[in-house]
Amino acid sequence: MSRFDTYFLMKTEDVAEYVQEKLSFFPEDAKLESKEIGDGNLNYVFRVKDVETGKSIIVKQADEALRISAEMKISKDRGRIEAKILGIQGKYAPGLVPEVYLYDGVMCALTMQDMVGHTMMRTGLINHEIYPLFAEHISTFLVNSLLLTTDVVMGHKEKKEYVKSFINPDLCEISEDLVYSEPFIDYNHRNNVFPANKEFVQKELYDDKILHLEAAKCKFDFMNNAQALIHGDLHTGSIFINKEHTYIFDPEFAFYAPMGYDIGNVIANMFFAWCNGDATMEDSTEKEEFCGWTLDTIEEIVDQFIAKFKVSFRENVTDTMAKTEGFMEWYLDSILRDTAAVAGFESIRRTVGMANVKDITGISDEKKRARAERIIITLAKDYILNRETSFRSGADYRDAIQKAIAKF
Ligand code: SR1
Ligand code: MG
Repeated sequence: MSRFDTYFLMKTEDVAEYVQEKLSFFPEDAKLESKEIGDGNLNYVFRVKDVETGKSIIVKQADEALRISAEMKISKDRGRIEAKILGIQGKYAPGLVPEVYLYDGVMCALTMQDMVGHTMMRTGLINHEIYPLFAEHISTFLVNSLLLTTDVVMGHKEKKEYVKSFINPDLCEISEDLVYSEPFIDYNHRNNVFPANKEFVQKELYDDKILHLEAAKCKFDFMNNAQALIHGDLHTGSIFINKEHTYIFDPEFAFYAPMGYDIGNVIANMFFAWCNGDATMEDSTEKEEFCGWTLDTIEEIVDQFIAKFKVSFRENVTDTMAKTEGFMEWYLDSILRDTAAVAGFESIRRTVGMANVKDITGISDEKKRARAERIIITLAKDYILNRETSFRSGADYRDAIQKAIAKF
């Protein structure tokens, strides 16, 4: 019998004992220190460290109540989903996800590699760090983790088994509400609208019925198109990075959905970094370098995704009908359409919705923050409303961004 045989929410002082009981990662007599280091919206994240050797490990535990709001309760099964997808992504995109050591379904705790020497990407970006290899790494991750889990490549029965085991209703509901619904109709009264932009948001989001219709169409596509095994929450807080290497982690929102969801999330979050740099950097040379890099990166992500996708598709396609001439182009076109739409939804929901991003909320000058948000919302609407006809290359994104910036 062990006290970890029944679920309870661990406190910092419980976690070292937990790790020693469950794994032989540290020597038995190691002097361990634990710290809660989580800053996400959902879980508790602990680092356990051997004081003498510096060796460390991460334990992530789920509670039913969310950190962002005690009233929101969701299934603790999300750790199982996260552990399983990290295994799959580790196979298809080796070296780009952390290693999982244990998933414990009783304690709902995931024990995994500490990504030492890497910084959470959002924090790095807010400090205006440049990561020159990011576009290269993330485009490889996106193509491999997404295309290789589709029916184009996978055996259809195996893929359906995956669809089954990644049914993730509680976390999907969060995205259905927070990404695809509440930013347009604030029926749960939990949007955070920056007061200086109240009227702008009313007119551009709440009163725009054409936009609502497009959001509704995309919401039902998100819910019903089981295209690929997506990460489901690929913002810059789900990435640990340094100048040479990238880790993508935290895929607890995973399920089968349009792959544009992940790609669009990355694009939107890179633009938040541009907004922060543009509004807060004082040295004009440094600003030009950082902001220029964010835009180059958006362009490169799109173009490298397209190029790598085509190579991988030709190499890996197994479905007879998917080999038909013209199919790849049609399929890729639909992915790029979805990517643009999601870049728009993620942009809007992080600006006016319940879960915001520090890149924008950290802009202390009121006028500059209001301007940044207006640029984001204007650009996002362009992404959503023109997704069928534009946004088929990195240059299309750069042009749209420059057009939105020039308006304010
Ligand atoms: C209620 S959870 C809010 C957000 O945090 C996560 O990172 C997801 O993006 C979710 O939508
Ligand atoms: Mg997360």
